[in-house]
Amino acid sequence: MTIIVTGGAGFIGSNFIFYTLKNHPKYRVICLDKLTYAGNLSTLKDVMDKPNFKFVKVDICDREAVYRLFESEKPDVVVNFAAESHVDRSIESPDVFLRTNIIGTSVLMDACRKYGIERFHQVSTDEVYGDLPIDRPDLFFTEETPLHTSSPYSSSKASADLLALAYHRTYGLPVTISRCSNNYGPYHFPEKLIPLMIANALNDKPLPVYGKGENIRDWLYVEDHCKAIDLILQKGRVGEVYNIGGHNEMRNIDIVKIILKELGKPESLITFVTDRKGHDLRYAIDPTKIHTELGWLPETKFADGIKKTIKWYLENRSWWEEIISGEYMDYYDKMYSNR
Ligand code: NAD
Ligand code: TDX
Repeated sequence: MTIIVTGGAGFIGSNFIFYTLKNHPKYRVICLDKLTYAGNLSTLKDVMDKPNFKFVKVDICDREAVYRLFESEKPDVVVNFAAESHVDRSIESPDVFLRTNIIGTSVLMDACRKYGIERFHQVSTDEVYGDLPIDRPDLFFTEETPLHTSSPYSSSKASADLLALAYHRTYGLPVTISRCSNNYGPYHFPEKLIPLMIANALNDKPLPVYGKGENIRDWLYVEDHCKAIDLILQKGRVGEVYNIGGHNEMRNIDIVKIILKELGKPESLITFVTDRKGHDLRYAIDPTKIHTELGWLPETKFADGIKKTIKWYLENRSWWEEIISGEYMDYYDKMYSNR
């Protein structure tokens, strides 16, 4: 079994590679990644020398390079994590989101059609459903919830989902799609809420909370997401969408306070800043389908997962300090000064 993992030098893709190499030691795993600002080769250093692992630097939009790779490696399965993934960046510059998330996905699926494949799995997001009202805790996203996107990022992910379903229906490509809620855990890029707040708190910098901090996200420990994708690859039905989430809804402000408490830092570091444009209010996944069909349940409770995550950032300072010392500083100034 040869599996190509695209975007494997990023947050969830790298965790999926570690999960797969550990749980399926006979698989050959090939990581295809362009190494954008979000991709980091040092993340993969512990697996680089494994005989059944290989890294290739390729852009998923580069049709010739992708076809060459498929021709030489003959993958059985492709799991597509490669994407531009940050909502705030998509609000500043949508173009690259459309290119990578839509065109890139179609190039990969064309390669799958040309060279033959057992499965193409598209890693999608709950953001394709838009948002839910904060005062209706009885409402959840199911796989039947209409797509209704808010940001250029979520619109590009929804477009890729529609293309994947079209390739299944029109060409019979064996596609599955998963739509997961917000992940957290090791190797999360420090532009996203949880790692950004941990890094700023450790550096005694202000913690920029958008609006009033009342927006709600449904958090899942990254390893639980990886396990769900693995189950979908093993037992999921082709042509189907599976929602992934663990019923762990929390307000942003409460997450930030938990991080400060864990680190013994004062709440006076919290700074309320101008809200994100089009800011989605609440995400909440109904995971009934993946539970009843595939037996998936999350294993890590938030109280444990956030402790493990904070411990990881404390023990791996060089990983994130290197990131925030480079071009990230320009990004940070652009996004947060005068906000
Ligand atoms: P990330 O930004 O940490 O990593 C993205 C990776 O893709 C990086 O390694 C980057 O170098 C690579 N990449 C970007 N453009 C590429 C291109 N053109 N060609 C090849 N590689 C390219 O993202 P993440 O948070 O790990 O998210 C991975 C996937 O999961 C994305 O598709 C995202 O939409 C989805 N998702 C993320 C979350 C979350 O909470 N982070 C939740 C649900 C779904
Ligand atoms: O500085 C910040 N302050 C703040 O209040 C940042 C970066 C975020 N926030 C808020 C915005 C959101 O309500 O925190 C919440 C989480 O923000 P992000 O970490 O940017 O995640 P989100 O916008 O929810 O999107 C994430 O989950 C779905 C991922 O980045 C996506 O890739 C995934 O599809």
